[in-house]
Amino acid sequence: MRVVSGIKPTGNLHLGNYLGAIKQWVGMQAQIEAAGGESMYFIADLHGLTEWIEPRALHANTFEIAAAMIASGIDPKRSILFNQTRVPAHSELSWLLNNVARVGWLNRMTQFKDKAGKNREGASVGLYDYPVLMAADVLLYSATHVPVGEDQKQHLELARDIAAKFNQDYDVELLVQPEPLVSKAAPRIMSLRDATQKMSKSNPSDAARINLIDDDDAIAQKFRKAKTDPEPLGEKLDDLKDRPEAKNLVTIFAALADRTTDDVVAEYAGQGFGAFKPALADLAVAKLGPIRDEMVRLTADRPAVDAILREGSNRAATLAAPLLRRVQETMGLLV
Ligand code: AQP
Repeated sequence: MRVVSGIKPTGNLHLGNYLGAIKQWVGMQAQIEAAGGESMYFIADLHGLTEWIEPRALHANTFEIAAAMIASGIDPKRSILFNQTRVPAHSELSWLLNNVARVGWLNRMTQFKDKAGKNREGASVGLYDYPVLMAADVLLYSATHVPVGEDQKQHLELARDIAAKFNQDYDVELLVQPEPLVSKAAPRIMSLRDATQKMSKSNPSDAARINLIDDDDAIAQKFRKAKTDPEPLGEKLDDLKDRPEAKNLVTIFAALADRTTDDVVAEYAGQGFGAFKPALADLAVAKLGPIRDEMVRLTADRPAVDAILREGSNRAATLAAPLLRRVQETMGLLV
């Protein structure tokens, strides 16, 4: 079992990244270790370039995200933690796979359509090619499982298609088709201001997300101001199917508390958000406060974080080299 996943350093990590990705990664570490497998988590700084970002912000975010991952429980002794740029094999394999992926496949990617919006001609080639780099990220290590949020499932499907086409075109069994692992507890955390949109780093409204770096007051205030409706919670989760804001807050509560959504709805049945929101804020402060405090401590110790990333990058580069060499040989590049 080899588990590989990454996060773009495009801004502050938020509750969606934590519940949809990092919390699941942390929970799996011991199990993967016990199975003799490997967990590899990286900061996808090359993916961070696909939309304009100030170099200083990219640099600072990379450290902040590494700190957030460690503070959340990613243990550099159990998992390989690294940043993508320091392992050039990601870019090298990505170029090779560009010649396997089809334009028609990339044209179907909904994330490109969402991010490029109406200005497709003005989007970067990198944004369009993002899924091929993501395929390289996981195929490079023969990942068996890739924990992703629901929004990334289509990209992983593409990685599987690229692997299958490569193997078929060259008549080899070289690239492993990875399985997606979608968090059951929190497949998709939505914006606190508009539950039709996912919580994301790039939303211009800071009130739409809980950042892992937010202080206790900010967390409480954002939940207090989160958009909801005047109705009380019903008896079952099903009663919330047409109330996306209410459903989102219940999902967050359940994921933070490691409880089922049905259990949470049952506890608060008949109560309005005047009671539910403060309980949610208290829970979030209790769970996220210690992570934030540790994150602040680590962010101030850049040399220590840098040493962890360097060490992880060296280990990742060692694991990547044989597969890249075999792909190059298979394609006729190393003769
Ligand atoms: N709202 C979310 N709910 C559940 N999971 C989420 N993830 C992101 N947002 C949510 C998961 O977090 C991991 C890392 O994501 P990413 O940073 O690489 O890219 P993203 O999905 O594009 O995240 P953002 O926050 O929306 O960034 P921007 O705004 O820059 O595009 C992934 O596993 C993702 O599914």
